[in-house]
Amino acid sequence: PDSFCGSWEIISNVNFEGYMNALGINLYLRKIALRLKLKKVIEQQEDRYIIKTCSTFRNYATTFRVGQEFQEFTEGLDNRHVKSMVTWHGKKMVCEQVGEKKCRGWTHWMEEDKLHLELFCEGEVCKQVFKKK
Ligand code: RET
Repeated sequence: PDSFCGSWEIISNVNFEGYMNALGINLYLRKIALRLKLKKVIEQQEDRYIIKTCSTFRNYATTFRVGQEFQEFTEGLDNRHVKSMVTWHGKKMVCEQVGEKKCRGWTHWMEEDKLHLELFCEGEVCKQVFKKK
């Protein structure tokens, strides 16, 4: 399959506001976050993935093994503790984040040479697309 690994920069971002609102992120932080040019850096070491979301304002990183539940603290985002689990659904990498917020998670997949990301929370869906740097 096509590799997610590498550095990616955002080229579109639809309904990030709705997703952040669903997470309960305050207006001030939402306004800052909306203006950021996000980058993703994805690394794989054996069965371990490291996904970094980077910006000039704040970074967020997560490390996991596919199929192994892990505790995630969404530090600097909505600061919640969730139980996360990443699995493959065909060529899509799907994460469920179980906690206070319902239907929370994300899906990564490749289309042509672009990295697609859907972030979802309580019925809100944010769609982001990244191109390789
Ligand atoms: C930033 C800036 C501060 C406010 C918010 C942010 C959002 C981060 C997101 C990260 C998603 C990460 C994923 C990782 C996969 O492993 C940029 C930290 C709200 C939405 C999907």
